[in-house]
Amino acid sequence: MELLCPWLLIWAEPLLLRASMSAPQKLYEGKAKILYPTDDPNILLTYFKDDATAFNAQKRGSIAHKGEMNCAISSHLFQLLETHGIPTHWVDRPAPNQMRVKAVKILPLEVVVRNIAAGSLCQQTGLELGTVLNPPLVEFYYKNDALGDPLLTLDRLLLLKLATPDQVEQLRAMAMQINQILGDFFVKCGITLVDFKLEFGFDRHQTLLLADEISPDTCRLWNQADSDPKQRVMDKDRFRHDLGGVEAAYQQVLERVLALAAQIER
Ligand code: ADP
Ligand code: AIR
Ligand code: ASP
Repeated sequence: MELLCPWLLIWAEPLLLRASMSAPQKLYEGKAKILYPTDDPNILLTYFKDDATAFNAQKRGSIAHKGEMNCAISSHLFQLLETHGIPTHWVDRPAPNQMRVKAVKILPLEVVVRNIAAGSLCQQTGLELGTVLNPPLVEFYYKNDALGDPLLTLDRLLLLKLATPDQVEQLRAMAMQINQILGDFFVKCGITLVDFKLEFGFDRHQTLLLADEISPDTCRLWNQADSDPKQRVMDKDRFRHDLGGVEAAYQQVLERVLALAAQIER
């Protein structure tokens, strides 16, 4: 800075300042979100992107306003879960596509709960699309992009020390509880919660928190008013399978979630 001549400094300083202020160092950039540090080491800022990927990022695209919609939907669902006693990483939503969260050490597991057979379950088992699963199926996948997030057996999960047996039971119990709360909520929105993926992590007190997001990117949601297998889809399957109307479907989920959340708050 000292080397710059004074007139150049007058011109350059605001630019330099703006550049350093508006572009904080990213901690991590994933397929759908960017994590930034905050002044508080225990809090992260999550920026939700409009980028969309599917099939382990083999398919890439963008969904207009997805960042804002997923951030809003996730925020409402995390708050709903908190009111039912589920500890989550949610702190607040300082901007439409930004969520502040408690920093956690993410367990390298994707916990998937299925109420109705769809997606990879049908592909891998031959179960017919739409088969009701009672009790719901809880599955663990290895959160590892390089390996394609493979389905784990309990023995493999323990072999890889991805969690302890007690933690597996705690995750299973929390996943089932979350399924009950979200399922009841979505029914009131006229939506069937077909399946969804959860991520968990430990905070600095070693408390297990529900983390990441809960949105049409991570859930299968079917419109109860529509029985047509393509028309009823209100989630990322519209993007995965080129069904069209992706943004409108997400918007519809957001509107219904907002309407019910407002009713509950009243
Ligand atoms: P991916 O990493 O699969 O591409 P994203 O683009 O959604 O997924 O990136 C968000 C990343 O942030 C994910 O890897 C997720 O596990 C991680 N994450 C979510 N919540 C938290 C949190 N509270 N603390 C630390 N990491 C988190
Ligand atoms: N999921 C799994 N990995 C990433 C995501 N988003 C979600 C899907 C679906 C559920 O987990 O969005 O709701 C089961 O996915 P699949 O592909 O195993 O059938
Ligand atoms: N989220 C994963 C991906 O982006 C899997 C999926 O949603 O299909 O590839």
